[in-house]
Amino acid sequence: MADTDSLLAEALAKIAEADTLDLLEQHRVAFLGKKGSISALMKTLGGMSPEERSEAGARFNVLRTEVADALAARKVALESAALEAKLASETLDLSLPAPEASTGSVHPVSQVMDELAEIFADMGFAVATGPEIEDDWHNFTALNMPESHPARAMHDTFYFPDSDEQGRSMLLRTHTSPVQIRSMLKEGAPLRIIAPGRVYRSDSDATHTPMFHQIEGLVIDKGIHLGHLKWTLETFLKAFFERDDIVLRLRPSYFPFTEPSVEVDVGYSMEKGRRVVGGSGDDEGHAWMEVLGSGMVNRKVIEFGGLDPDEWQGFAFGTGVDRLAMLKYGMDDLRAFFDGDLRWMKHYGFAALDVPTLSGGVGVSA
Ligand code: 2U9
Repeated sequence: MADTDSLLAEALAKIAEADTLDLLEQHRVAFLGKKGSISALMKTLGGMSPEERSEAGARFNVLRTEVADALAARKVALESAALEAKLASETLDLSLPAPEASTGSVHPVSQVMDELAEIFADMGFAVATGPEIEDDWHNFTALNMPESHPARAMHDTFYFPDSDEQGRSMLLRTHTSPVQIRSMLKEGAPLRIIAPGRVYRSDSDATHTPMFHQIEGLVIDKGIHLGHLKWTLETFLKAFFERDDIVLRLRPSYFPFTEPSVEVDVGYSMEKGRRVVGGSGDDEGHAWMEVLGSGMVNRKVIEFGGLDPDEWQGFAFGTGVDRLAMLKYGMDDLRAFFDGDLRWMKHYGFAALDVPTLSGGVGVSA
């Protein structure tokens, strides 16, 4: 009797203090394994008398069962404690603020192009696109720029080595005007389009990059005059800069593709105190900044567009999208627009969901 009692007490004590599954397994082997102490007891039954064997056998079975039950119970306890510990380490406190999700952002050029498209769509303009690799007829000749025009020179224009099948020089377009020539030839009149896109010029410095973004507009209809031009530009610029105190100053200028030609400055009253990058003050307290060029479409260009200038008239304008972005959103170096520096994008980029709408204010107040 003593042998089984002491063995049971020893086994229960060791099982109770086993704090790992490995240790518990070692105890299982030590007590119940083939060479275990309880198995050794079982082997003594063979040398007993029948009476002794039935009494001892029953006792040994009770001992084995109690030790096996204690091992099983301890195993469950250790496994559930391990699960609890694992769950505790993996808890997610849902009340904590969401971690800053890294998101992309919309480039200011894309933002401004969307704003401009929204503004002009509201005035009935369609967006026209065309090839960036152009021939010199659509890029220069059709815009009334004769063979001798300086803009055709290599120091301003990127040319491809080979001509096209009609012997025309191929180049990277220097403005989006060829898109408008193509629209006139394809769709005829009346026409109200804006042509945004990439343009290429050979010069580059702090305010010029070999590739930049331009948007041009063209209206062709009957009886179009400078008043239409001025109203359209004023409406566009008020909506874009989100200010009603915008005034325009039209200065006489010259472009081969427009006659008369004007350069347009945007003025606003200085007392409002909000300075705009690139502005300059005058003695009536107005700050002026040149934002675009414009004019009535030259008769020859209307003819190159396949239309009769005695029947159809029009006006056009052109401006740099990057420059508009700088004026509105305050960047001071054009080259940074094309570096792809994520710190610049993080500072000047826009949230993808900030879709510009006229009702909501086309820009995004910083
Ligand atoms: C057609 C007829 C006329 C487009 C025009 C300007 C004036 C102009 C510059 C502004 C800054 C180019 O981005 S910039 O460097 N553009 O000043 N552009 S009128 O006139 C056209 C276009 C197409 C068929």
